[in-house]
Amino acid sequence: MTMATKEKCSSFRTYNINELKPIERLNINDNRVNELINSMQPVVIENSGFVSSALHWDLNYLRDHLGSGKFTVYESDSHVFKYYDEKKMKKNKAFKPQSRRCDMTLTEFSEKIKDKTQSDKRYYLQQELNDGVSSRMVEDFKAFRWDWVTAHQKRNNWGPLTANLLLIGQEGNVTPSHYDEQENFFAQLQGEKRFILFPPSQFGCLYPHPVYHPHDRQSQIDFDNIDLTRFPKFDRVQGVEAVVKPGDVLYIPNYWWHHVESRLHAEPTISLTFWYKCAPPGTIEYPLKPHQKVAMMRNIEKMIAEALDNNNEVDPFMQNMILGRYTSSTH
Ligand SMILES: O=C(O)CCC(=O)C(=O)O
Repeated sequence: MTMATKEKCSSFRTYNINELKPIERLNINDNRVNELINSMQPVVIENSGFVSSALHWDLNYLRDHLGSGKFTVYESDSHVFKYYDEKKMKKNKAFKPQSRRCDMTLTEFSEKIKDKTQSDKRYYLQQELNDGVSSRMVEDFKAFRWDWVTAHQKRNNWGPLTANLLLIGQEGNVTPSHYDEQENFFAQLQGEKRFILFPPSQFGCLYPHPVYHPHDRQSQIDFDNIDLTRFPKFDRVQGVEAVVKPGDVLYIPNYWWHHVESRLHAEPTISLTFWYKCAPPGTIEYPLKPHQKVAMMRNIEKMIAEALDNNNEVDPFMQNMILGRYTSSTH
């Protein structure tokens, strides 16, 4: 395994990953932008002007205009903020997440991330934007280039916009590798983030937690401490990477794995996601595409877990179904 981390990423974390090629970075007027989005390939789009009216959303502005209530904030003892599904925790009492939700006002959040000497804990604000924001922010929001994004939505038959998540990250925070079942235009507003993406074809190398687990859709691999004995196929994983800057928009196709990190020793990062429901399956064409196979695996796994109604039974059930029958050593 070779060190793939390049010098340009020196102020991001260093990982021992086999192959990371650059994600294409294109001007909005380049015809290849449409080609890449249509074929569900990630691309960093420059000069889109998509969220120009929000590029001034710094911590001070947000404190004045986001509202005075409490926002969704996660606290972690490390730099890692691994998403967990609270509903799935009910059936898994032994599960202890590495980060926890501790909602607070934006003033409290700003204080926490400013004074790093107070504690070793780290904080990540992850708030869905709703109509509680000030009229100035609504004006900023209305001034986004909705014509541009709606053209992509229509052309690719995506469903409706489901959410805009506002992310305010402390320097060095990491969202570990996971995939979403939605299309995403990720707009960077302040600071820099590095993305490491893996296509759905790499599913086997990423070892996601079981679907019933609170960390469903998240990789089990800890990039800071890669255990190749448990996860040997990660040794051959092939991915792509990019650093996004204010004004850049990254298209993350559904079922693409993404690891996201804020630049170390830098100002907080501020980003806004635009999640769209995927296109409904049209006429099925063979061979199936990797993301369609992942969707099938998920649905079959979910069906089995629901039918058994006991998470402890899923593993032996699956083993019984495949061991000695579908394992390659028996062919
Ligand atoms: O920016 C981050 O830390 C996470 C973003 C993410 O996972 C997403 O947009 O789907």
